[in-house]
Amino acid sequence: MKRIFTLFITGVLVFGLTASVNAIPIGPVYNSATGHWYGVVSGDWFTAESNAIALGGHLVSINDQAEQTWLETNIGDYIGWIGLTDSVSEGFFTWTSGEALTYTNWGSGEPNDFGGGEDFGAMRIVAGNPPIVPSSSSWNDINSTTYELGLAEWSAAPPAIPEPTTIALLGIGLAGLAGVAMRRKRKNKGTDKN
Ligand SMILES: [Ca+2]
Ligand SMILES: [Ca+2]
Repeated sequence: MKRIFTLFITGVLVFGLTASVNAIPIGPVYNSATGHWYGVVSGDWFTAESNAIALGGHLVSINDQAEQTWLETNIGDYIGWIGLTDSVSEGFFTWTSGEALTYTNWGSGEPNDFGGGEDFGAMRIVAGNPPIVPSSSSWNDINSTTYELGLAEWSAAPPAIPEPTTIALLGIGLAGLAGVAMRRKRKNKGTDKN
């Protein structure tokens, strides 16, 4: 029984660490102005949106200049997806969150639907330190497989993703439990008379 318990917690430890680290390479970080969490998920545009949904959110919807500026300040240098697409109706961009398009930050000459096949929103953040003002960070419409990272937004902390410090403490705690269980087993073997 103790052996099974030891194997179980070792499995949880290994699987848990792997799953968590792969889910959000950056973040989640909290924006007190919007009350939302932001982090980077992996994949082409469709996969990144699916990964964000799986964690309870969507690719980011940038609703105003304040949110854009906060991302430029807090995410750092970045190039990848935002939750914008006009794949349903060319030229009519919508957020995957369903929120209204109330603000845009397209780069010069964008969106240009270059080659007739650019239907997915991406953002480049040139963060600098402090951020460059006026910002050279901007949006572009591009092919859905161009990038492998997406910026996601959650209205609540993604529940499946422990903070990195929590993961480390959890790992130490579980490893300690496994050690105790193994020592007890060895001790019992030496003293059990039945
Ligand atoms: Ca937003
Ligand atoms: Ca473009």
